[in-house]
Amino acid sequence: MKTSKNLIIVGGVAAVVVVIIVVYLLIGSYSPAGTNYTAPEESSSQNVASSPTPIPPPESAPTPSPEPPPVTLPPPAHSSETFNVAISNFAYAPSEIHIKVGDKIIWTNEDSVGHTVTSDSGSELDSALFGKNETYEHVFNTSGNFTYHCTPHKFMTGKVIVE
Ligand SMILES: [Cu+2]
Repeated sequence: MKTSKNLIIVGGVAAVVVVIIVVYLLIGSYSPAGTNYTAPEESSSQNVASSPTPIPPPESAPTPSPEPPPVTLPPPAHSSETFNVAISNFAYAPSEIHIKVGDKIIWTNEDSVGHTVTSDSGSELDSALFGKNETYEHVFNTSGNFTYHCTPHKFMTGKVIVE
C-alpha cells in the first residue's frame, strides 16, 4: 500500500514539475521572440519593398524620344542625279559625260599628284588644287557644253554636256 501511494505522489509531483517547465519555456519563448523578432523583419521588408519601386519609371521614359529623327524630307534628290568622274593616271574618267540641268558631278582624285577641274573659258568650273582621295563637286544649273582642263597639266582635258 505504501509503495503505491509513494508512486502516486512522485508521479503527481513530476507532472506538476513538467507542467511548470513547459509553462516557463512557453513564456520564455513567446515574450522575447515576439518583441525582438517582429521589429527587424518589418523594417527589412520595408527596405526591400522600397528599393525595387524606382526601377520601372526609367524603362518607359526612353521609348518616346527616338521617334522624331526620321522626319527628314529627301524629295530634291528625286529629280537630280549625282555622277562621278575619277581622276586617275593624269586623265579624267570618263573624259566626256552627259548630264541634265540640276545634276551634280563629283570629281575624285585617285592620283598622288594634285589636280584641278578648271573651265577652258568662263568660271563654271574653278576648283582649287586637290590631292589624293580629295574631291571637287559642282551642280550644273544651266545647259550647254563645258570643256575643262587641269591647270598644272594642260594635256588633261574633259567635257561636260548639260542637256
Ligand atoms: Cu593635273
